[in-house]
Amino acid sequence: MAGNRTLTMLKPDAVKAGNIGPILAMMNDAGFRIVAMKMTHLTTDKAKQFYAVHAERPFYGELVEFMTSGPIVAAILEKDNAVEDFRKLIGATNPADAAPGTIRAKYATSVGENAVHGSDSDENAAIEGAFHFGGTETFA
Ligand code: DAT
Ligand code: MG
Repeated sequence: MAGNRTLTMLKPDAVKAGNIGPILAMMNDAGFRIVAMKMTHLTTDKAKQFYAVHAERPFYGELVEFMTSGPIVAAILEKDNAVEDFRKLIGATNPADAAPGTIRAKYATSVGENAVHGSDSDENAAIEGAFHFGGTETFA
């Protein structure tokens, strides 16, 4: 059975552009419930760790630099079939390919600066949730 939690980050471009409110409203309207949330500024070490799976990719350095360029908002979201439904809501990695009405179609500016993160599996949702939040920071 599909899990019911996913981990999102509103990335530095979205925060800088003043889009926290409208993006959270889209998540809310799509039926996601916030069970944990914080504003934070990733250190280089933390950003490298979060994206370690991409360490060998040519864009890794650029990605780490971007993710540490300003504060982010991290949240754990709850909904049936959370991971898959949230990936649909955010749209493709490259906003040029993102379906109309998705968060990235509306708010991302490029493949690198694409406004939001969404976990890609239930396993990674759990790992990424624990990366950002301790047990006492999550509210079922
Ligand atoms: P997603 O965030 O849709 O899961 P991903 O896991 O493949 O995409 O990549 C993680 C992030 O890395 C992505 O949100 C933005 C950055 N990225 C991916 N492909 C890129 C590229 N070709 N050029 C620059 N940045 C890229
Ligand atoms: Mg990914």
